[in-house]
Amino acid sequence: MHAWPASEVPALPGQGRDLRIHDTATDGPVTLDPGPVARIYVCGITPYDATHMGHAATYNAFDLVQRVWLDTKRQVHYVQNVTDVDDPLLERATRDGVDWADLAVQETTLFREDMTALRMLPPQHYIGAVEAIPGIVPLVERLRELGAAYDLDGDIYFSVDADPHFGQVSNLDAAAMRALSAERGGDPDRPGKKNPLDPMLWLAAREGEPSWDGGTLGRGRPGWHIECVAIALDHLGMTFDVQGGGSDLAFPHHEMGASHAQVLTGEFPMAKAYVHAGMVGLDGEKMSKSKGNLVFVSALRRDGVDPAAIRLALHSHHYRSDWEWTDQVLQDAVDRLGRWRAAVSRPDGPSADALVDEVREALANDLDAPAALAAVDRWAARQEAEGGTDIGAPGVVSRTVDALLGVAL
Ligand code: 5CA
Ligand code: ZN
Repeated sequence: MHAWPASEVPALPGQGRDLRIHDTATDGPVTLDPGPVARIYVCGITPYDATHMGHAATYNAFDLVQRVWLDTKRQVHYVQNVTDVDDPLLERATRDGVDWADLAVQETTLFREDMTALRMLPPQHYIGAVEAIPGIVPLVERLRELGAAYDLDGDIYFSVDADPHFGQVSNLDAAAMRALSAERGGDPDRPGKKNPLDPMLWLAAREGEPSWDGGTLGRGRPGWHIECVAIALDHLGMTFDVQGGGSDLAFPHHEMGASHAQVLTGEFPMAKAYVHAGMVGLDGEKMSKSKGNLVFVSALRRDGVDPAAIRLALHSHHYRSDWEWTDQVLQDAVDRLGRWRAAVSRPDGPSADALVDEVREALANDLDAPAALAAVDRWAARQEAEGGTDIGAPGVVSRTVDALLGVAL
């Protein structure tokens, strides 16, 4: 699949900082030391509805990861998937009487437009589950050869007990894993499974559902976790720097994916850091397509909201916190954007040397975007109160905000 166009990232004076980020697996900060090419996999959308503020907040966090790395003069190799066949997509298509493939294309198109408007940097490889099937089948066959997969009435399951490191991404106890498995696409109560947590690798063809030739696996379609593993291993290989997504993906999705990859390759770990963004809610509940309590990026854009203000609203909460989207959050961002634009519209102002360092330091410190906003707020307030004589300082501020926060002033 094609991704979306990249906005330019201005180079900044001085030296960028190495990223320290919270890793779910070790439940602590890690200082990443990627080579000249940093490697990141971020789980993409299941395209059955438009991009809501929760999705946007999660992609915003990983956009910041890229911007911090780019500022250290590294290249970034970024891979993202699109889960363009899965139960929720098929269920929504049936409910609405539309073709599942058309629905996926339509919502993926809208997602690209939203990402472009928000100036999120695109992945170099944007890969759909359907197009990944030829790479998924041999991996499932290999897991079967290794004794790490088994058949159950034609469906094929992964044996979590095949991975000695199983459980080390999310660090949950058995009861919590079982409850989350039932909640998030697993089937712990299906009779005949070796371990209730075992996830599906290949789902045998069902009447009325799309299916593909799976070679020795028979006709069917891929499970969710093996999809991301196949795409990540194909384009990034093992031991890449960051696997990212919202906190609802830590278990089972990232836990299972890590186990698949570790059993397939005999290497550990799949990713050096598992990074998870908090959940954005509305009216006291997690914003989710299944609950329908949504604020869409595209709807705000249609209402004439400046995407730069949406971006500033996303930055106003730390990526790891759970927070609520409210009209006030957006209004505060609109006001801040106005103040910043006024401040950089003059030819001179207070020195911006310290500001570049402050924004760099804030983001390198576990992506502390609220602290970065506070630093720019301070400069803008000084500009408004007393101005300054540093010719070009407003330009430096604009470029800093553009390069590190993805906001065009
Ligand atoms: N296709 C899979 C990943 S392979 C999937 O989870 N798709 S999704 O469309 O449901 O979610 C896309 C991304 O948005 C995931 O990283 C998910 O964790 C994140 N996300 C979903 N809802 C929220 C929310 N309310 N707040 C923050 N992030 C969210
Ligand atoms: Zn994924």
